[in-house]
Amino acid sequence: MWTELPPQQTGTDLRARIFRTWTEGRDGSPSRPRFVQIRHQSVQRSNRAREISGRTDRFAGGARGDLRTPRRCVPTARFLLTLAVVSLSVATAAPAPNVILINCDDLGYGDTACYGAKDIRTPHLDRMAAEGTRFTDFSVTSPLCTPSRAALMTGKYPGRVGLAIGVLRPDATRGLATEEVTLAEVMKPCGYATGCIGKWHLGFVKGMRPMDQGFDSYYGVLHNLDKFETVVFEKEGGMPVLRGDVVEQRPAVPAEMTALYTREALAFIEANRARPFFLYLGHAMPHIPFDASPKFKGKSARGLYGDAVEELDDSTGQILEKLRRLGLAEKTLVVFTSDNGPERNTPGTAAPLRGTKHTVLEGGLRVPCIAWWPGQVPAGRVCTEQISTLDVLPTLGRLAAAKSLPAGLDGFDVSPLLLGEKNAKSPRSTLYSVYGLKQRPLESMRVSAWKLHLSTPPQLYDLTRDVAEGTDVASQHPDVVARLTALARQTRDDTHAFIPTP
Ligand SMILES: [Ca+2]
Repeated sequence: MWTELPPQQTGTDLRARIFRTWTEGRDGSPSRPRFVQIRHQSVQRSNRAREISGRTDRFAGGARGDLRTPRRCVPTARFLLTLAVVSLSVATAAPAPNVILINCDDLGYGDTACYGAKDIRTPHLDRMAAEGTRFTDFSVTSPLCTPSRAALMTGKYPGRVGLAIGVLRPDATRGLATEEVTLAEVMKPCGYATGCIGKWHLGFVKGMRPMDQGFDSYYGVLHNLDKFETVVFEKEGGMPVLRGDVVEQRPAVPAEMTALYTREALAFIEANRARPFFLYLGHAMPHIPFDASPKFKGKSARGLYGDAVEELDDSTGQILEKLRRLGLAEKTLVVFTSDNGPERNTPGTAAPLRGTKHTVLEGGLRVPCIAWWPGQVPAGRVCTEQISTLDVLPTLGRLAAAKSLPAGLDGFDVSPLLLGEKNAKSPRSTLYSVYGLKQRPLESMRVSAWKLHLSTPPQLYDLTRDVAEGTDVASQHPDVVARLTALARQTRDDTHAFIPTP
């Protein structure tokens, strides 16, 4: 099936509304200017200015008569100003749930038993899948932490928010612009308590941290724990674990992180048991340097990597058990996923897919996704429809009964699919991905079952028959190659995928 890009992906008007902001290096040196962020001109005034001059006349959202009156939605002027006028049309029948979004780091498609692993035990995730829905065609936009998380947190291709290329290291001054509307900023006006635990990787300077982006609370390590990032903190005593903006521990110890994050997640649930809540739990594991608590170390047939995954499984089990014990299971949607495929040269695997993180093969992009919400998300179902992290924000916005969503989204509301509505299909059929820059960027374009790699020569795969991308059929389908190439170039341009970064 050939489909046109949805209107929001054409982006011509968007391009006219964004510009680059340049600044000197953070140390004040007269170094070359740095690209720091893309701002929407319409919202570039400061937060303070926005509060002072805040009027709701720029907001016309949610006025359609067919909108359900949100049970929890009490928008503030500040959020009204940052939300645009994309009204939601049809309400779902499901009550607005609590939401827990668990995002593992570099967990491969084939690293859990319910996705085929034979040497890693994941009984809690297997039970979660048996009690919920397991998605087999859920993809991130980018095989790398920062751009993948930017798409998840905004519902936009990462290029639209200036984060298509590269990872933000701790000395980065660029990041997700304050004015971008995040998942937390969609949920918070709907009456949700919003908590962020774990890795952020979307900006570290003031205005870009989780509590600047709609989260009421933050606990965790903003960064990776690998040597590329810990080296920045060597003179300060090591990588900090933050509570809010306050350092609570130095250095962060990889083996402790899953247990710490689980403890905090359980405490967040307990503290907010009597009110709607949205928890984003960004695990540090099993990103390098993967490690595990003593209780799990040496237990998995996959070695230490498997130990780390088995601890993630146990963590998820503790969270689900907490919800059951508090009587919140039927009121809470839990989603378990990963930000990209497994790291190269680790025991992580994307089997039966080919490729890893840092590639735009399916192994880099397609990740596990399990949704659990007893009584609402069908139990024991395997869903093969194509969806993406881009679709998370509009879907959660719908479930939370948000009156409006940010303008310019690349995602779709897939709540009918999630909730198992009869004959529900995914509105998504396309996905553009890019990794790298300069001489050899990797780009791919997905349209339904066709997957094109914009290599030289181009490679084309039919994922229906060949999910492992093993048999190049480009020479047999030159028309398909031409059409996907044109669509990829259009999407690249419209989403500013090649904006260079320092
Ligand atoms: Ca990652």
